[in-house]
Amino acid sequence: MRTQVGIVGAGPAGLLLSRLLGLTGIDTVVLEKRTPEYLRARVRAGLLEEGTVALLTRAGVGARLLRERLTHDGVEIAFDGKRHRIDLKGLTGISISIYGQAEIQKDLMAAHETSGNIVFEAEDVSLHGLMSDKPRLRYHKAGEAHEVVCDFVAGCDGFHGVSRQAIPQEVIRVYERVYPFGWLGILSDTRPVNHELIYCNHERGFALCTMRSMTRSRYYLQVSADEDVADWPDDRFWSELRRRIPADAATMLEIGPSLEKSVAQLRSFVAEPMRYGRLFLAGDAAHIVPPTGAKGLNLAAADVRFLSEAFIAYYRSGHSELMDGYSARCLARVWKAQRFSWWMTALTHRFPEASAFERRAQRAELSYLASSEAAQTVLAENYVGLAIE
Ligand code: FAS
Ligand code: PHB
Repeated sequence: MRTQVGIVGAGPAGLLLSRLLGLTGIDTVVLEKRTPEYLRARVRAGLLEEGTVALLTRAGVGARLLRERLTHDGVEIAFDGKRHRIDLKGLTGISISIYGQAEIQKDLMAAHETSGNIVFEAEDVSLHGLMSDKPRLRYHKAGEAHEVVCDFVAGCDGFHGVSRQAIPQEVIRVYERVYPFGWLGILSDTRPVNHELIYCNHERGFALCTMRSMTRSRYYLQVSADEDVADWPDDRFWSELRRRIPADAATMLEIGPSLEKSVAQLRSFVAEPMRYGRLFLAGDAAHIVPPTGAKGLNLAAADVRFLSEAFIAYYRSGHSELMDGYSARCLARVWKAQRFSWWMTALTHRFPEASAFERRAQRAELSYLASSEAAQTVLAENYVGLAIE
């Protein structure tokens, strides 16, 4: 098989890239190890920056998003049982959107239905000749070996993928912080406890109240890093959540059976550079942020924006400046989102090893945030998404 850009991974990064390139006549083949059903069922992100909404709309997969999304002009931070609203729209002029990643996955896969350029259940994908001018992707499907000859390879296969592993150890630099806790999340067809998100700092640990619609809620609890979801029957989850959120919200809490329940490990991770010869990494394949800042999917979209612009410039005019500047352009945005996500996590979570001094300092930072418009503006500016550079 022959293509211009071979893409590993049919998550939001891989499919959005394939879509944006396809709209300009650039040929792609996408290799995905999972089944379509698995991808549609995966519950992950829910909060979108306006830049991500604009890119999805430009890719022609924004109609249902624009129709069904919720838009929020504010977000709440709660501590000591009190809620403090951050007026995102008032402080930045920008709102955020709530629309499930699973819905984006469905919209992208529907848009690809006619193109037929996705190979699902592609096993043992491997990357070859990345420093040559004809890199190749090899894989097995239904026991048969296949090869795709490309001009370029886009590694969009997430944190546990093979693309980043194809970059030699002596070339790649990794920066990482693993947090001593995880997030236990549930999805339930219940009315959200509030019309905007509430991030709660509580002595029993962090809690987040979010949603997918005004009839479908998503809640997260800080749990230990090795927590077993089997130890959390629904009623234990609801009673623990009720203890961590402010009393007035707790009285409004509607409970019900969980549709999905899972634990996610929290990690800050960056791999540099994001390019190796003819291989370009995008999304979680190159960087992971703790979800506290809601930046993961939005960073993946920004990478895809920069990478699609680079490939389009190359195929249209032979210019490779944008390709040569791709890694640096992405990493400039990635590190700002890393700092913000780390800061939001440090502000709202309980660190088991925190000293009494650090606990006091965290409390002082929360009360400073609650009382300072300048501090709230810094949070708001980063939360809604920094300008695309
Ligand atoms: P993905 O991991 O989504 O996709 C990679 C794809 O590659 C997968 O389909 C995988 O099957 C495939 N693949 C892997 N290895 C392969 C191989 N060897 N061969 C072929 N295919 C392979 N982000 C936000 O912005 N806002 C949020 O609110 C938010 N909430 C989150 C909540 C949770 C619990 C988690 C875990 C993450 C959250 N995120 C959030 C981050 C999340 O959305 C990711 O950033 C996003 O899925 C990244 O998309 P991709 O880079 O496409 O990677
Ligand atoms: C979500 O809706 O799943 C969500 C929202 C905001 C976050 C993390 C997750 O910071």
